[in-house]
Amino acid sequence: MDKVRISKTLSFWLRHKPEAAGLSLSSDGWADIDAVLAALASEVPGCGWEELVMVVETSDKQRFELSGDAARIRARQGHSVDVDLDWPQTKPPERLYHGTVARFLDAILAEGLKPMARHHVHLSGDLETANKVAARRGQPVILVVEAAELSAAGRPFLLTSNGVWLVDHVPPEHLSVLD
Ligand code: HQG
Repeated sequence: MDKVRISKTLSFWLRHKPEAAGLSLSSDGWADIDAVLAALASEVPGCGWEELVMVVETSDKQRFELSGDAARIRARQGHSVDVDLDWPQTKPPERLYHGTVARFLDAILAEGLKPMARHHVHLSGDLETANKVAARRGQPVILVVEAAELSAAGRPFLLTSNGVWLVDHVPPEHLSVLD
């Protein structure tokens, strides 16, 4: 079973294009599990309930979650479609990290970190995650975000259930490049 293919297909449908699979998302991002299973069966032959649960449970970044009654599924973050996931506003630690690459640096240092195609800027509490995120694009450049300072200045931080910190913008004065 091609777990990566299932995961990528789910990401595409649940974050970006539910209509591609005839799905509709609730305002907080949930899709009906039977509708998802029906769509998956035609997209990835042999993929049924067990395969879907395995992908949800073993996803390296815990990208998806099932509702308590397992009747619905959603992506935990990363959406471009308009959903409001209601993650709790949480006081961040002193510093958070963002992994990027050198070619974006001039723009980021001029205008700050922006959500780009997503709803939020994604930050992590540890360097290892920031490095992995950056390595998708090239040689990592790690930015240090003065999160406590930014939060004290009134900018809300949300924390997802899989440990991703979300914020709508990080102005350049709260950023520095890690040596
Ligand atoms: C950069 C994946 C120019 C930003 C990952 C990043 C993560 C700017 C890119 C999660 C900018 C956006 C999120 C500015 C930010 N000018 N470039 N002002 N502000 N950027 O993918 O943080 O596999 O939307 O540095 O692993 O890379 O999808 O964000 O390079 O966890 O679950 O613009 O997505 O997870 O890229 O990644 P993204 P990200 P999944």
